[in-house]
Amino acid sequence: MLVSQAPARKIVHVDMDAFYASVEQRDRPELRGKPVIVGGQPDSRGVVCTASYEARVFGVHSAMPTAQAYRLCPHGVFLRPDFPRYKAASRQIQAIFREVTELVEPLSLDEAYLDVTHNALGQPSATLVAEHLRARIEAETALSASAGVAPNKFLAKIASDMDKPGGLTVIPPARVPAILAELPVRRIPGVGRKSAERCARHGIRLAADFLRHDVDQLVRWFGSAGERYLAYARGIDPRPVRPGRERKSVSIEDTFAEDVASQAEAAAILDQLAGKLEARLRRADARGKTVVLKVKYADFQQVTRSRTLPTPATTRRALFETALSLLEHTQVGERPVRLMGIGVSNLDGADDESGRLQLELFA
Ligand code: TTP
Ligand code: MG
Repeated sequence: MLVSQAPARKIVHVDMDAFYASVEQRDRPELRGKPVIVGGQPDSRGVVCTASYEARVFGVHSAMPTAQAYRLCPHGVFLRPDFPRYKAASRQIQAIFREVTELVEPLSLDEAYLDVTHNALGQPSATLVAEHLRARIEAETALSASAGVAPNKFLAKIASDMDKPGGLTVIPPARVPAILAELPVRRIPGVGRKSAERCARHGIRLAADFLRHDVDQLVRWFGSAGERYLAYARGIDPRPVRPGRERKSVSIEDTFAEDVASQAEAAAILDQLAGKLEARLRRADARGKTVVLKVKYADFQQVTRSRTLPTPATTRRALFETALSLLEHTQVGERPVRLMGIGVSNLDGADDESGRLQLELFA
């Protein structure tokens, strides 16, 4: 039998340290060394976007209500986000990446995957490429980045997080089993809170716990995702770094612990989802005119309804009101519902050429 094996890849994941807060500390030297919290104001319903490492000591973290952050760290400096400055820094970083390789896949303003198997530096050591990237980012933006080096995207992302801030972590193949033996399932790509709870019900808490079950069993429990989880648990991730990947949509959804029966309850959930989607759109620097509502009934039948607006829906309110108007075209209130989601597609600046990739709206 002929066995063809793909050559080993060298993937780097770069993620900026306390990104928004670091830009603030860079531009306002009096804030350096201080707990800086970027997000909504403490007296509002806002949440924390990010906190400087000085603030994290007090337990402050992203997505925490700002009011709670204020209780934990009342002497912190609370700032509203200033996106144009974060975007400018992001553009500089992305330009540095593209000088090293064309195979750059940005995930958000502050992180990207790079396939450096072949690179413009002619450098065979991915570790030295990562060191070069960190040094150039530091020299040209005065910001600190962490990097992870591994044979695939999943492991590179785990690696970049292992020695933050300012770290460079390499996961050579020999270390993979030991790392997966200690990795909580929640850190596996695609495993959210709900999936992690489902894993826990089957006694699966760490990535390596998947290895105790065969693939058929995992597919019975988790559907097709079960196969992917098992591959990750073996340290395998064949996903290529996709440079041409234009984001087609941004969405958020939630599966409910108990089915939702009434329209009023559904509306309250949509309001929550709209708030989260607003934040997600801003972080992705994305805006689009088409709002999509997804509803999955208790019997798993799924419907989507969409509406295209004259101008992009960017605020919680616009997203909520559009989603609410779409709710009327579903049977929510008449049939129990197990999942709802809101998404925005038809994004500004989306490149039609990349339409070939056809990313699924709620992938
Ligand atoms: P992250 O890379 O998750 O966080 P970070 O860069 O602030 O800190 P570190 O990587 O060192 O742990 O996110 C990048 C930016 O995205 C962050 O600075 C602010 C924004 N963000 C939000 O607005 N809300 C969120 O819930 C998260 C996680 C990030
Ligand atoms: Mg970061």
